[in-house]
Amino acid sequence: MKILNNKKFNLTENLVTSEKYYLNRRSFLFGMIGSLALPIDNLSYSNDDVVKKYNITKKPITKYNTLTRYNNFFEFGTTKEIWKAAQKLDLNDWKVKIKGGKLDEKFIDFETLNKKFDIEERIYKFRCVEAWSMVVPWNGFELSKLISFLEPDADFKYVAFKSFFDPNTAKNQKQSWYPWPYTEIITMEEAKNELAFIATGVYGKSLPKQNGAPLRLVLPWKYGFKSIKSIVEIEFLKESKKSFWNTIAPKEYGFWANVNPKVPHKRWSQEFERDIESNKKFPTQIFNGYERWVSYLYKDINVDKLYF
Ligand SMILES: Nc1nc2c(c(=O)[nH]1)N[C@H]1C(S)=C(S)[C@@H](COP(=O)(O)O)O[C@H]1N2
Ligand SMILES: [Mo]
Repeated sequence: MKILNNKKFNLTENLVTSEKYYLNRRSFLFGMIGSLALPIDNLSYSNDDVVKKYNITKKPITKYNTLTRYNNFFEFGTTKEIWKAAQKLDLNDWKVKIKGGKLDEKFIDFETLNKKFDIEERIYKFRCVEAWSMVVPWNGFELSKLISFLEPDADFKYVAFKSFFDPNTAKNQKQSWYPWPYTEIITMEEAKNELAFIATGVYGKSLPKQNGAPLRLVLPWKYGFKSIKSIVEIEFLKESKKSFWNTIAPKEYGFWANVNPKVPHKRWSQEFERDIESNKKFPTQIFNGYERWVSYLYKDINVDKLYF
């Protein structure tokens, strides 16, 4: 399969190298990042000063074995070690139901969908609301291409996504106090932004089950919980509705969920993030470093409200 690498979206701060290249240069990189990243714990500079002065946002691409062994997939459990449990997920005959648009109430099977669009590589930073982060070489296609294909009418304002519901496969779904299935929702404008991505793979391989196979959303400027995995339904809506996390803890998981170092989570600061590869701390960047692509979406929103 030919995969196009769209370098336009690669942040210069990321070290955009293949895993092989990265491994060859590993000792050099670790030496550099280690010495530069260490002092930030005790600094009182603003994020921007730290970034400039120490140029410490250079983050290596996270290794395949790291990003497939440290996951959040609450259907399979609440620890980061759910990758084995997630192998129960049955990908055969996977279908996505469409609500609204030209294909309203129709099912599209994943194989058909996957052949429809050219596959691109997008190397994106990924920031969980829990303050860990990584850099992932996703494969997939732009969400905007899928939306054009689905032809929603102009009066739809939101796009909602739903994950599978199968308590026999995913044990944690037997716990009925969670509002299963996992759902997320974004505005149509956000969905059409060129960064919004449907991932169907990583490192040129099909998406591992624990990372949300066969298809998941990736919104690199928002906290990771918006990037819903293992999608079975896409619904166009005129009005907003509550999502999974927003129902559980509305004061902690807002609708926008844009990465913002200045708005702390109710229980911890968002000023820094921990890279899961190196365990080093890095300053959090507004919109996770993607400000130049997405700030127009929020020009009327006060900076303190970007998260909520
Ligand atoms: N269906 C579903 N999607 C989900 C989650 C989940 O528990 N279930 N966790 C979210 C959270 S909190 C994060 S940080 C990312 C983690 O993606 P990764 O495991 O591929 O790193 O998936 C998001 N999508
Ligand atoms: Mo997360």
